[in-house]
Amino acid sequence: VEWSTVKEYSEIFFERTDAIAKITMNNPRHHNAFTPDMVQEMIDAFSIARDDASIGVIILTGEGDKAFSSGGDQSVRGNGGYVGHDHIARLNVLDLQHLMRIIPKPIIAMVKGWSVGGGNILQLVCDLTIAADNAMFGQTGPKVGSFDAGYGSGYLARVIGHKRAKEVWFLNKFYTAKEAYDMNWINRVVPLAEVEDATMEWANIILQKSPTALRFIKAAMNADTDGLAGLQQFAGDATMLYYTTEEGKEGKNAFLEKRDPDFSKYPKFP
Ligand code: 1HA
Repeated sequence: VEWSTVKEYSEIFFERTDAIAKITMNNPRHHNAFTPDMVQEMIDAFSIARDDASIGVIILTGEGDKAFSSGGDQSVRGNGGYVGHDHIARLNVLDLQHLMRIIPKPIIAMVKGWSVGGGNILQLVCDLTIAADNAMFGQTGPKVGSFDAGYGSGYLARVIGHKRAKEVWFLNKFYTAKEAYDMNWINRVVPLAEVEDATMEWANIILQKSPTALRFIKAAMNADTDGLAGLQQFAGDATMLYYTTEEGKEGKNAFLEKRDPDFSKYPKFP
């Protein structure tokens, strides 16, 4: 695959090939642990991929074969959060998780090696996960003095079930890709050498599907799991479609033309 750089960053790579974007966490010396600066770069790259109408699928991965991500960089953990160049302690990965949920395009995690802590939550928040057979999954929070009680717990319980999610969080064991697959935690396990081909294969299948249908399916599942915030997103998609109709435009045009709107000709569907 020929990848071309979309934008240069210091802690991630952001590339694309045709309609597929790829964001790569790049701190392999520390198993792609993320700092607030790396998270900010990911927020920027995901936002660009979201706005670019020619991008249909986004892949999130980690540099090298040893790790997807080991979570928050414990060496920059300060008082109340992780500290970047602005010296402000933040938990800005939560903003990234939310952004990944509301981006109306499928996001695929391509996991090689460790998927641990906050890194595993990023994998979880992706819509689909394809893992290499060397992948290992787990949460360490209670061992290292942290916890993700948001998507990391409630959404994990939705995905793998409450008993298994409690096991993951209470025991802090690591699970092989095969075990994670058997727990419904991930979608597919392939040999390490084939993981990029397998991910591209799925991305290309998705690209043949209706983008609006995909958008509504993702938003509908968020509406079910994210309460009013999820419903807001689903409703926004409905508004987007309504704005493209003549009926919707009649209301705006009447206002701008200082006349009463005439909706009489629009069908009242059953
Ligand atoms: O919980 C949250 C949040 C909750 C709410 C809101 C926001 C949150 C944001 C983040 C997080 C978290 O992510 S908390 C969980 C943080 N992560 C961890 O506890 C995992 C720490 N790492 C490990 O347990 C192990 O490294 C490993 C099982 C993934 C791999 O073990 P292995 O193969 O033995 O490698 P290891 O030698 O441990 O790691 C290689 C190098 O990378 C080491 O550095 P070196 O001794 O060579 O100088 C190691 O210290 C470093 N490293 C690995 N993970 C991290 C790390 N350095 C900083 N932060 C890391 N997360």
